[in-house]
Amino acid sequence: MTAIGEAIAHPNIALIKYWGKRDEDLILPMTGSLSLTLDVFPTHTRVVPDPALTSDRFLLNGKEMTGTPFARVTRFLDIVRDRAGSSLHALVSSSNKVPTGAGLASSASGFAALAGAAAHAFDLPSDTRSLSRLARRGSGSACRSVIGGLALWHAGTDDASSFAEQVEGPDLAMVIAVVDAGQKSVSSRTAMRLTADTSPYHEGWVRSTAEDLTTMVRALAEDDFRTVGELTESNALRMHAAIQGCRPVIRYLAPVSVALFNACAELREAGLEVYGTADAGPNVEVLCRRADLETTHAELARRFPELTLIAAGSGPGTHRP
Ligand code: 2P0
Repeated sequence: MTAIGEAIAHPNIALIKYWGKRDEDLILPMTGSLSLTLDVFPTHTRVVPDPALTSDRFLLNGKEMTGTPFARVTRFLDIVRDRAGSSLHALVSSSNKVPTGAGLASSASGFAALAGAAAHAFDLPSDTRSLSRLARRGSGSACRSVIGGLALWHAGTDDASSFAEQVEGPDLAMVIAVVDAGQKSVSSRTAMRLTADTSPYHEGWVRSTAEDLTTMVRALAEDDFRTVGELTESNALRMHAAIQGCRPVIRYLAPVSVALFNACAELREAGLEVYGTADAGPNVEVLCRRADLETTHAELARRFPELTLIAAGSGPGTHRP
């Protein structure tokens, strides 16, 4: 049985990062990770199975997609068809307000919304755990965008045990400093593989991230914002250190990114508790308490008048419109 499926999902930013796979096909990570789903930049996706189609189609913001974006969507739908026992192709239409490929987690909201819409369209189980596992097959970080608020992705040991679930913690927020909204030079997927294959710091990264995750979960449960912030900033910089050990070299952080980390340190000195993090690109997200979001935004705007700054709070998990 099929129907028209629709879902909305938001991006997430990891406080403890996912960087490395132990199974590329199932997308099982080397370590667990933990993120905040945001309340900005939703992706809205519609999946319409159609017996008249001889292949899938993927429209992103009204534009017909080909190449890698199309291949990733159709490969994902193959998994859905296989589970549903269906051979129907589908029209996928997505509107995505995240600058695609700019290190603002467009694949996370994208595959979380696609998983929700496709599960609905092909009548697959749509409980949170099943959707998180399914979204993971499209893009690892997408399994966390299925969850609202703070999402802990259990690394797991197989397809059934690798999924995200919600954890409690302080009311957090972020200011996203858009250093560059263009397409990043090396995709996360390629760079993750290169880090595991060539960076001498990869092993240290995996070991220390597993420890950071345990400490982070405890700090969140204890409402210990300072430890949450310190771990967030340190874990991000350790990920970038591991990446910078790659050959050929990959370096995502730009001079302005570093200046933003410096500004976080200065603001902390001045009594405002803010901490930086950055994904696979030069943008920096500044973590703060929800109550400090307006002040943090204003302080950053004063120091970086040339940057686009987006204030974001905790957002919902994948849901129907
Ligand atoms: C994260 N990132 O934890 C880390 C930090 C980027 C830096 O998850 O290959 O697009 O599709 O599983 O999910 C980006 O990786 O990679 C990512 P795939 P994905 O958010």
